[in-house]
Amino acid sequence: MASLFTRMLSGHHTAVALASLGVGTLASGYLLTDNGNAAAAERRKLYPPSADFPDLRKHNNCMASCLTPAIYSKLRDKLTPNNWSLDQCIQTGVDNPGHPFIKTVGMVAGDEESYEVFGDLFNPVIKDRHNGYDPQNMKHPTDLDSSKIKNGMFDEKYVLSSRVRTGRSIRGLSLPPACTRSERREVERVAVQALSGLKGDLAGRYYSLGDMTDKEQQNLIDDHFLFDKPVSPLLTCAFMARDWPDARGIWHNNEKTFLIWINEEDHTRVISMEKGGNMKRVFERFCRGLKEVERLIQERGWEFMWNEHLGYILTCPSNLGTGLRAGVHVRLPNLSKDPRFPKILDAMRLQKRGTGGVDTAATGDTFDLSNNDRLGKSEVELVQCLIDGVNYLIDCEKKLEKGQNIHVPAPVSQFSK
Ligand SMILES: *[C@@H]1O[C@H](CO)[C@@H](O)[C@H](O)[C@H]1NC(C)=O
Ligand SMILES: CC(=O)N[C@H]1CO[C@H](CO)[C@@H](O)[C@@H]1O
Repeated sequence: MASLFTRMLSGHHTAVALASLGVGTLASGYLLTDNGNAAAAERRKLYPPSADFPDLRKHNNCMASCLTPAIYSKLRDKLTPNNWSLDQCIQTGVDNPGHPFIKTVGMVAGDEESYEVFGDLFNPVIKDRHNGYDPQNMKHPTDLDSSKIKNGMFDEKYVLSSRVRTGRSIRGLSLPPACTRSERREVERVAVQALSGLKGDLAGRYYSLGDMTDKEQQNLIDDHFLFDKPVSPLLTCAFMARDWPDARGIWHNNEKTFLIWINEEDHTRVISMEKGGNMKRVFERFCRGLKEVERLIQERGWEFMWNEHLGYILTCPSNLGTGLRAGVHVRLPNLSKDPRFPKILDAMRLQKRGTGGVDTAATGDTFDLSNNDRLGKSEVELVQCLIDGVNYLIDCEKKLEKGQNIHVPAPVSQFSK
């Protein structure tokens, strides 16, 4: 993998970005990240790595499956340029053994360089989580040309709403597990300044979580836009709820169809959504908005974290690549009672959730279906995969309504050819 470091240190954008931070911000950033971690690293060296190896015997997560004593020895005393350590990356996976049937990832990145400095662990974890994607030898494609999408208008008798989201991180600033208060506020400042440049149907405003009125808060809750202080130990053990709600907030356009979360699990989460089944239009707005946000950020001397092997760099390895989750709420009363339903979902590489969010069970006959993969296929390919899959499922539902037979299709291939 090309050295991220060298690029970070010599890159034109980084130089501009650092200059635009101003001396004051930089100084406080160093003070906050510096001593704690560097001192802890010194203290760790008093014992051999074997004495520090975590007890992972009861664990079911990708980190625990991949971390060997040899890898731990090699990486324990390394630090990223922000002084972030391997132990900080894996703490969430050590503290949360996971569920026997649900394999979590078990580690997060503290900064862009974590993926390189701790690559001996991140690479196998990425390979495990992304079903064989090899970050050292494979290249991740990006394609945000929404005109390529076909059959993107769903039958609205079945599809109730459509949504596409991703995340983007700002190069040169630590990620939410590791950022200092000043870095987090800098992310908010850079993002909100850029967003204020959005025009036309994308124009909107920012609501800071700390400053909003009760009425604004209620409106955002009613629209299901608000994100809460993380309570899941997967997130709190990754240090992501620190200083809540400082520098967190939600930006949305006036039509409430383009939405950006700031400083939740990632620097930014970008969401395009609307009621009904027009996925093509949702994806068109997503691509246009995302490119416009990127242009506005670059205009100010910043850029998104990205490289050709990992695609867009995000906090959790599970979101690397596109970070893209395209989903619909869809009613399938007949098909969902059919034993072939889960097999069809698998073959079409779709994931099923309840309509209440990540951890909710499916209720009744309405499901939140989305693309299963993030890395190794482009945005266009993943959205097309979701569209083809959902259209196939609707077709099955219609056949069952008429008492006709359905079958499980041949599996869709996971990576671009
Ligand atoms: C990392 O720690 C070292 C040693 O204490 C220190 O010299 C350096 O400035 C720190 N770097 C950052 C980015 O905090
Ligand atoms: C064949 C079959 O199961 N048909 C059902 C499909 O779903 C509708 C709505 O729930 C039912 O009325 C049908 O009986």
